[in-house]
Amino acid sequence: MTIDYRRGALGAVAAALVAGGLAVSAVAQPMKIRISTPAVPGDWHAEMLYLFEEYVERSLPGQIDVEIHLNATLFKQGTEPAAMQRGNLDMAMISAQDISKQIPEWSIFTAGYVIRDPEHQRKVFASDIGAEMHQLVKDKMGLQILSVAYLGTRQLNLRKVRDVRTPADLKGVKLRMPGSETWQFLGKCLGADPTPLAFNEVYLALKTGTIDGQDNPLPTDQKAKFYEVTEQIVLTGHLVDAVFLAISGKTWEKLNEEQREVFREAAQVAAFFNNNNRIRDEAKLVEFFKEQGLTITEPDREAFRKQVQECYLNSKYAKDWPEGLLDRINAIQ
Ligand code: KDO
Repeated sequence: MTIDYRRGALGAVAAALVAGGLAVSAVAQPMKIRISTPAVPGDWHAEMLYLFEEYVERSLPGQIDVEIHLNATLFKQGTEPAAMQRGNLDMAMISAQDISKQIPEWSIFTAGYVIRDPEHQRKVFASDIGAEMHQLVKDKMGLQILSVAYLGTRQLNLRKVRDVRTPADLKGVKLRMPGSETWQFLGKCLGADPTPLAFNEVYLALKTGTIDGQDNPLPTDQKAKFYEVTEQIVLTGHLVDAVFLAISGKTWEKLNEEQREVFREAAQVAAFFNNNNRIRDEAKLVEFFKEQGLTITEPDREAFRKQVQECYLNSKYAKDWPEGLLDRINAIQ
């Protein structure tokens, strides 16, 4: 009879692991980080999450397992902040509109024609303003913003061609806006008849004609294939939009300092990648849409700017903006 010492030794190790129970398995298991977003595959703020994942997992081998859920399959659009606050979700890309539901000061970033362009956006959030506004999110919502990603400049996208020069030309247009009050208000300020709908239902609504149009940045119009079911893009450029890559405070507390540093770096790298690709695409997509047969028109942007800015300044939202903040934002060159 031969004795298999190797098997015996392994058996003893396995028995020790089982006896060690939870402590052993907790050390062995990487920490799962679940990210939820309504973004569609291929859109740059979806792609940047894979870069984030790769950076984190390579820098912290065996420690972290990032799991990305696109198309709002894990949490519905707009429900992510509450899910992170409850500790049910680790990370998401949240909007200023989401944040302003809990921190009214943040509605300044939901207002049309405040941020001028992507470079202005970058400088605003890299300044003291960004630090102060991020601190508010940490203090009041318990969420940590890791990076700011340029979502793009929002343009109108209509199902049927229409002569749109000024906001008055949008009267009666059933314009889909995302489902929260600040988004609906933007649609109203543009002169349209806003209606709420989740992002992932927009394609079908355009196809079937339950809405007359929607607004999104050009790269999203391309990646979500809205050009297949619309005829026109009106270059209003009404909102230079951002999404904020955020992590639940509950998850953040579980990370050690080294891991936190890696998460911060990874988020910056990911946002940089998104911003470069998006800005490049925005410059060339008008040609793409023309090739797809869409009519691209330039409205009287000054008329839109004037109406939208007045609309916000006279609104309840502006009353919540911190004293002097609009001037500070405008002063950043
Ligand atoms: C949208 O619903 O139109 C919007 O662009 C709003 C953004 O804040 C963001 O949620 C985005 O959708 C999704 O990430 C899908 O691109």
